[in-house]
Amino acid sequence: MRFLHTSDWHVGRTIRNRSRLDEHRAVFAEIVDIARREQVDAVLVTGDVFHERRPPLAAEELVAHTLAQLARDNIVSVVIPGNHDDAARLRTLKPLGDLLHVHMMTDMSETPSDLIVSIPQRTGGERALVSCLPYLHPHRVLTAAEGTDKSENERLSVYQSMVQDYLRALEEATRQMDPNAVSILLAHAHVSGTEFGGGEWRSSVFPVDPGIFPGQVHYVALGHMHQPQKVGGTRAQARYAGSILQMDFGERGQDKSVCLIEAHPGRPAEVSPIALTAGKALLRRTGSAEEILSQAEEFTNAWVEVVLKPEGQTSELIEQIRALPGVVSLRFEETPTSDSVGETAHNPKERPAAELFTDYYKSKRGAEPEPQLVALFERLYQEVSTARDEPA
Ligand SMILES: [Mn+2]
Repeated sequence: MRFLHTSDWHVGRTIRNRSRLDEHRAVFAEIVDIARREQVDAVLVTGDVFHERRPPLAAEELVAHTLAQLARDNIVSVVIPGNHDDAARLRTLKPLGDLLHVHMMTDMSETPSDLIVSIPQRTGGERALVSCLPYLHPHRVLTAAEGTDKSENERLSVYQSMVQDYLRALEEATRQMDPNAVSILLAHAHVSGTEFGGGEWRSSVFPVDPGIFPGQVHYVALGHMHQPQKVGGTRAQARYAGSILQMDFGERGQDKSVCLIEAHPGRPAEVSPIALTAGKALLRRTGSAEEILSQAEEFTNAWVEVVLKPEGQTSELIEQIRALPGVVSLRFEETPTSDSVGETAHNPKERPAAELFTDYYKSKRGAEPEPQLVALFERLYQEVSTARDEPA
């Protein structure tokens, strides 16, 4: 059987308040084309479908349209929520989705078989069992005592054993349902030792050990990390498909892709990434105003962050740079005499909120904050951020 694994769509994501819906539309057309061409049985979406808990209507429309397009071609899809998604929002599509074989696997269940989708091969007699672990928010699954009384390490290990229990239950249920089926696991998690792409929420997504993932599956499809990558230390083949666009300047220069999985009972799966090219490139360009303007042609299919050197600046040249269509950010290079601690310090939006909080605390109290306090701040911050109505 054949599958296409894609992740971290983040539909509704803007870049410095510019819409990226056209890019999403183009990259979805690309993904649907690949799914058709490769004649996959199912498309597996491992979370962060939307960037925000309450995405713009146009974002919801685009996702519905894309999944419907796959359904029209008899391609099943299986979707789990990620840390950015509101599972309740995806759940509203579940009853209609089930009719179209668009499986929204939004909720944990005491009955593990509820979280397993059986997919027949389109041509031939194989079948696949796709087990789904919807994203578990640590601050929702840990009790109040586990949230505040325990050390950070204790909280991580309570969370990890909870995830592990669910994984074991899914593995056991899969074995009971059909030990000879092609088996795939979907999860949205931060696996220890993997690389960040740059656009992820780092706070409050607890890392879990790669060893907790089951060995008796053909493939573990993972979401959360935006850099496409193979995951080391797991007993079965595991991969992050990565995001489908360069989401923020931290992801500039990264190639984006989907994964094609060919799996048959009784032998290892073959996995191959397929490049996605529809998104715009994110560029950071440093130079004098003249140098930047001379590169303007390269900016037409890109989003550009300009770092301007002091030489030859005039307000007229700066206005010309700002008016270039791809330029979404312009800042001035720091002078060497500045006592700043670097470029990220200059741009608070690119620093994790917990770091900014730690700096603020130190400036007020003259001491490092307790780790528990930082952890509490991170949880509250994410709760507030992911519940907010306005796009970032
Ligand atoms: Mn993500």
